[in-house]
Amino acid sequence: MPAKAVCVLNGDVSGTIFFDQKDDKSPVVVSGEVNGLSKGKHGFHVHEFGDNTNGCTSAGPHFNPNNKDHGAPDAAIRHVGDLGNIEATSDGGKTKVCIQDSQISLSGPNSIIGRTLVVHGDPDDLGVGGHELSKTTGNAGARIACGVIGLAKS
Ligand SMILES: [Cu+2]
Ligand SMILES: [Zn+2]
Repeated sequence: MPAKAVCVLNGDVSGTIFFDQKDDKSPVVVSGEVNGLSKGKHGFHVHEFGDNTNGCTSAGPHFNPNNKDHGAPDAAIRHVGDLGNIEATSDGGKTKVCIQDSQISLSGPNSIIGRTLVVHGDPDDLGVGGHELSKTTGNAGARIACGVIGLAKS
């Protein structure tokens, strides 16, 4: 069964991100656009809870059902929610997002439905920055926008 999900990002920047999965064994294609980012890399993660009652803070930590350390999307050791960075090539413009990921899913134990997508102010160091936060958050700084990931019409 193909599945589709969508997330509307709101905060200091805005955007819309789509998630498409052909079947539960296929990677999830993450695509869309974020508007208004400052030039450079910005951490991009799925956080555990779909709770935005106190803004992006209530989304909790990175979605990490297997209790691993934070890492790069292509690393063996990573949180399921670790999608790495998105990169704005200039200040304030549109940033296209195009990611394929094999750990997140739209069903089963790694399902991201009902969780929160977060965009950060700083780059995610992918776990290797040597900062005390590298192994938990990638030291990606403030949560500048977020939105709950919901099912879309497939
Ligand atoms: Cu994050
Ligand atoms: Zn992480």
